[in-house]
Amino acid sequence: MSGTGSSTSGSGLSRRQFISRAAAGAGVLAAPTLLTAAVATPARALGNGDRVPVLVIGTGYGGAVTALRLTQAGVPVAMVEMGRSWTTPGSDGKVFCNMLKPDGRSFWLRTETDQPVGYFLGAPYNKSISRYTGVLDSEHFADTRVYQGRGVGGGSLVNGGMAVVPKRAYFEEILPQVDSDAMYDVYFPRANAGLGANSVDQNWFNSASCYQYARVGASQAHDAGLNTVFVPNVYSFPYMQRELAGSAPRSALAGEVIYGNNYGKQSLDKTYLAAAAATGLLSISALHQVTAVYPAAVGGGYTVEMSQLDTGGNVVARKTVTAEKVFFGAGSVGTSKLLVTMRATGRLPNLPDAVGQGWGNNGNVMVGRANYLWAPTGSLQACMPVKGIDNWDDPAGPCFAEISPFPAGTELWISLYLAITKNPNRAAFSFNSTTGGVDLGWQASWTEPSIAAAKRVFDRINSAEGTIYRTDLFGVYRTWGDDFVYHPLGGCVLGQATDLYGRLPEYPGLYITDGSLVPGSTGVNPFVTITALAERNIENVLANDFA
Ligand code: FAE
Repeated sequence: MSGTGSSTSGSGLSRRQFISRAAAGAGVLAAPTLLTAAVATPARALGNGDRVPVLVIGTGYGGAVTALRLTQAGVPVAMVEMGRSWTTPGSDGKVFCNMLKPDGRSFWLRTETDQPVGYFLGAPYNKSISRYTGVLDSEHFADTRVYQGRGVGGGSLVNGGMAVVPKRAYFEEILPQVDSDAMYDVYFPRANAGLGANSVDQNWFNSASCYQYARVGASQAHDAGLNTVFVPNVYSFPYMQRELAGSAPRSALAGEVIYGNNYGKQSLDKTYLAAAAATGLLSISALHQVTAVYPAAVGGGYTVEMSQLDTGGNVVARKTVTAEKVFFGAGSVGTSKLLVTMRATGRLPNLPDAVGQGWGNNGNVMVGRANYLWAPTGSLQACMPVKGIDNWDDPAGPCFAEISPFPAGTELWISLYLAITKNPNRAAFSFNSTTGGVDLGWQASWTEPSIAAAKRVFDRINSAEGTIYRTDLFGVYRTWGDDFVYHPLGGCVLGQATDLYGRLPEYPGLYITDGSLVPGSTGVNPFVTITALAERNIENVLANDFA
């Protein structure tokens, strides 16, 4: 890969130049496939004073799509990522640690883990770890914790891989201004192809010991008269079959997911980012955190300030780079925080009030149930969920609940679920001039509609099975895991904070490309929605703003 320093700035490239460059590299222009996938490795980091045509903040879904489509069109892209590049093994020979033996690699700059299921039998279950730039961040706000991936690949490194297209009627409800024909005919299929989504073989699923928990969860839902669906995943199911057969090293079957997967997962570093890297036009500056973006004093474009971190989280250098165009792909929280700060501190004063508004948690709430001894969920559990309980059409409380693993390595008779509900509450980000940080105004009581919708599903299952909730997993006598979120969405909603394609019109050359565009809810696990919207938006931006 080439760097994107001053020698490759390529500023002012015409559309024709892009196309001819693109044609020259035709061999690497195909959509990313598993065949093209090599791990995306960062080229040299940006240097202080560099000038680049395009800088993308963050290497999650929105950022990765943007980087691929621009580099394919011949535009050099410099990505800046606050987390590390997860390519080097630790002393145990593995890149990532697993959930049963977490070490510093698990969490972003913490001395103790902060697990979503943080209690067991009522006692705290977290462990001491060394402070390190680990892969999972749990960012604490006053009344909620937001889990996010940190590293080259963003959330794709830590998530459950569930690749779910939202229900069309609900997508049309949340984003009525977006042409849904184009989304469902073109951009959702394009996103799924780029992400490497695949489906479990249902015959294998029916007998695989590692999906006992999902079969139990589905059959209990059916007993209660509820509908279940299979959901695609980006984890390679052929690989998982080899894991179970004993012919490949275990990952999903070895308790690996929220602290990263050593094998099997087609995370963005192996799909979109690898394909972008293959163009030779991508550089990634890992362990660099963007701290400010504002119009450049001379020569046009934007000044981007960043801090280079070491793996202890210490700032080892500060750099200032100029970019003609900047794409914010730092995630719902990261992008909203940056832009709210820039507006409040007078560096992007004309940003509209809608920047920082409309944040939601996708109605997330987690819950566990205790099964009887005759309904074991299995001591070996695949960490990639493939089944959901679909009660979205219940007008009194729409709910789509993923049947989640509880990979303890021993039989616990626990059924765990992450429910996605239609919660109408929306919070705002605000700059705190006392701390210099950004607050999120979500209130604890705002999860009540989510609990009510989830209860409509799980009370029914408990009643059909004669079972009860576990009250020991999220605190002492606490049934609902409602103080954290896996699916932060919104903060800079499409068509409100931006135009209909993610442009910030007050600042030509600034764009938003991540989950902050989605208005707080998408009714299913969100990364396919984020990816497809990014595909749609960059196509329009490439056609109109790079001419
Ligand atoms: P994201 O992937 O978060 O990427 C943003 C990137 O920007 C990150 O790499 C950050 O480190 C980086 N960044 C932030 N601030 C800065 C800065 N100032 N300077 C430089 N870099 C910065 O954003 N979704 C599903 O659809 N299916 C699932 O099964 C699923 N499971 C999940 C499980 C867990 C444990 C978690 C935490 C999330 C899960 N999600 C799932 C949610 C999904 O990962 C999330 O919606 C996407 O990752 C969001 O994509 P973005 O592009 O918005």
